[in-house]
Amino acid sequence: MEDLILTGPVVDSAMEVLDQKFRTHKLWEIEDKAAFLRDHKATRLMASFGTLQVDTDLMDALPALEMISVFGVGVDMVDLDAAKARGIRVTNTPDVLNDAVAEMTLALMLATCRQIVHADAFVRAGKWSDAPYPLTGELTGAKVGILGLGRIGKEIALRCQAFKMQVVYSGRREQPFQPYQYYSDLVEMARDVDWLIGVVPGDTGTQGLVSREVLEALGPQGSFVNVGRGSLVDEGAMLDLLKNGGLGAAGLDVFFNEPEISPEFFELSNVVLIPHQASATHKTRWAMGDLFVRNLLAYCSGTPLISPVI
Ligand code: NAP
Ligand code: 8YV
Repeated sequence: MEDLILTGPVVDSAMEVLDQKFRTHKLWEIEDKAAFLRDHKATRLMASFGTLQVDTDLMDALPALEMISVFGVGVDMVDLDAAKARGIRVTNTPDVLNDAVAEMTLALMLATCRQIVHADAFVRAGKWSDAPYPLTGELTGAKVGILGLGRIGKEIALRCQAFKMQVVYSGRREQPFQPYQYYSDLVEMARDVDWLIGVVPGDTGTQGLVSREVLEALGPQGSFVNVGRGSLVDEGAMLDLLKNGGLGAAGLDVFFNEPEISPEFFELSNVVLIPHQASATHKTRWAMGDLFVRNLLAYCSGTPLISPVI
């Protein structure tokens, strides 16, 4: 059996297959990692999940590494330049999670706009008989700007249309066959919309893209929803603006320093916070696990990778 190093716990259905096919090593559970890596220098295969960075140090410690299968579509935990320079192949799990992530985006929008969490607490606290719950906003008729009209962004757009919202988008380039208005300037789009959705990858090109200026343009009546990565927003500016009323509200699945997020979030009543759950359904995690395993097996059998990144 061949060695496989895992950087984090994957879904049970995938783990069962991996345990049958490989000699699996759970790196996050190993106390003396340096000694373990010294003893397993010849390992060719790695599975990446969770918060452990697959960086140059880890790649240097595993000079025989040939393939990294990422459990997730975002590959920000892997230093792709370093992998490319070493000829390491990297795969991810695109498409199978589009629906679940789009669904969670709408759930965050609804929860934020219709104040579902506060209203639930209001009923549980027995306050309903004292006074009616205050009126809230509504998604119908509002304008939503999607930053990153990719695989997931397009599914979000469809669902927003079903809610009778007007959809526009921003990205590095216009997509001529998409029916939505394109903005090359993110500040301009933020000024024009009621909702800004962040669903771009967490790479160097997107770091802080949703800047203070963008959030200020979105303004006191605007709401920001982030299902991309915490790094794409200036989190300090977002917290400031949410506190002082410069930004209306936020629905957040991803954060700058997960899972130890800034405690400042807990003081805010105009945010809905989810612990990076957008793809975390039984059905979708099974499908991600299946694709993630099939990529590893394809590499081992010398057949083409199913969803290669590099
Ligand atoms: P995708 O199909 O590659 O779409 C990414 C979009 O981002 C593209 O439309 C791209 O458009 C745009 N983009 C990329 N770099 C950009 C930049 N520097 N500036 C502006 N726009 C940029 O990816 P996807 O499958 O939809 O996934 C998107 C991301 O969602 C993932 O990378 C991951 O970080 C996140 N995600 C989160 C969860 C979760 O659980 N919260 C789950 C899945 C995915 P252009 O190329 O035209 O610029
Ligand atoms: C996963 C995600 O929860 O696919 C992604 O990019 O963010 C989520 O589906 C994440 O990859 C966990 O590693």
